[in-house]
Amino acid sequence: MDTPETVLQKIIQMQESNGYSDQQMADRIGCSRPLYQRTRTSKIPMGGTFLKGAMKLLETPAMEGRKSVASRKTRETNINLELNLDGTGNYAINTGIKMFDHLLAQVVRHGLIDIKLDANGDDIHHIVEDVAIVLGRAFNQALGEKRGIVRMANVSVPMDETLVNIAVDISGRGYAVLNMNFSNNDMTGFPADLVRHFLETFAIEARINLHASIVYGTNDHHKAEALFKALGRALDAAMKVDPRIAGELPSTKAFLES
Ligand SMILES: [Mn+2]
Repeated sequence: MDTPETVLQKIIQMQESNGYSDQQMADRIGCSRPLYQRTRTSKIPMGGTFLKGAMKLLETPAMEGRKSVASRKTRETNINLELNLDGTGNYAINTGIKMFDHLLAQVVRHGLIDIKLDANGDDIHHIVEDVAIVLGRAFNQALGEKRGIVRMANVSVPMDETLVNIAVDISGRGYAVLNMNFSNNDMTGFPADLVRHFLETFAIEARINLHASIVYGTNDHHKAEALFKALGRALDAAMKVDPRIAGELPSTKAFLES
């Protein structure tokens, strides 16, 4: 029978070798993040709930799904998110902005991600930007150490008269190059520049390299929708685990920022 000290050592080892965040470990153990952190750093003795959860976790070392839970509350917005990168495209999205819900649903459906998202706030710009922050961070967190992933992908998605291209590299470095012209003609009040702002913020927070271009097109709704579909498709392809390199880091440096 392990002593609480040994259990803690094994838990810390599990966190390090999988690249899990404190929040991810807390979720797995079934306690709060502050409690996890204080226990991990031995600021408080290990409680019964922690010990029980930790021992259960150590007994089932099988690879779990790539999931993440996130909440963010500021004076401007309040966001709650549950994310499963290995989903089937199920979603419950409510940001209070119909067009934004519609666009996010494209990423989820075409990226085969499961999402529960509730967001509200004082202003459309704040909601879109903060959802991008929370979603980006949750994406990066759920990917963990990124072992075995394909890492790079590019897709081309048409929608009627519009064509868009997206290339992504899940590199651990956030960078966006966005080449997109909108005409401000058809987004039912959704500012076209928030499409650009969302993609840029998401790329930086998710620590991915994202290049997105509207190759041509006329209708802004088509352009935006094609971009979000392409983002879903590109992320799905890039985060896919290739069994030939399962467990390995897809980098000649044998290291990726997480
Ligand atoms: Mn902003």
